[in-house]
Amino acid sequence: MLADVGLVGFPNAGKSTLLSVVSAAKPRIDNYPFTTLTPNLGIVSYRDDKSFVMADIPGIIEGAAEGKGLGHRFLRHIERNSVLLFMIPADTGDIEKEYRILLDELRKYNPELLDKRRVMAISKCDLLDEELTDAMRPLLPGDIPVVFISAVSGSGISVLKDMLWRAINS
Ligand SMILES: Nc1nc2c(ncn2[C@@H]2O[C@H](COP(=O)(O)OP(=O)(O)OP(=O)(O)O)[C@@H](O)[C@H]2O)c(=O)[nH]1
Ligand SMILES: [Mg+2]
Repeated sequence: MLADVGLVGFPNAGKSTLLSVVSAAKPRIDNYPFTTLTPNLGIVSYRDDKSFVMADIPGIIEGAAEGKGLGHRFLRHIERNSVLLFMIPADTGDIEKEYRILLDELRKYNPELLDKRRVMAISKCDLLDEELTDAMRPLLPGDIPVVFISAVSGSGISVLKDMLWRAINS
């Protein structure tokens, strides 16, 4: 196993940034795709004396299962996590569609990946005002617990940790 929680998302979704705010890890962060080329691990403290391990995995794109991007090299890291945290940025036009693309790539690579427990974080929610976030809620996928987070403002991070802890221990 690589980690308790593996971060799954398109490049630039904010995966490394999340790892850097919930752990002591110092992954490279930048505003271009494929900044992360190998997984980074961090230990996330939870409540008083608990912790879990989070893995920041390189971004995947449509076609990854056929080798696009750095396809297989990245997808194989996803197998080695017990819970998958899907990260989709709040300014993504169609969140449901992006989620389906990610699920499809996982399924094409190894259908057993879909048996893993999943949580979704809508990242960069500081980019939206409250009205927009509320308008988005009914459009979110119904088959996965979802939380809005911002690594910049810290919003939603403690709720996310609760959700991950529950998923790891269920
Ligand atoms: N506004 C805002 N920007 C963010 C947030 N989180 C990350 N970013 C920005 O988004 C860009 C990409 O962040 P990364 O953490 O490098 O993204 P990544 O998912 O690790 O990208 P890859 O390694 O390429 O897969 C950077 O410019 C970050 O500063 C957030 O919560 N709010
Ligand atoms: Mg990264």
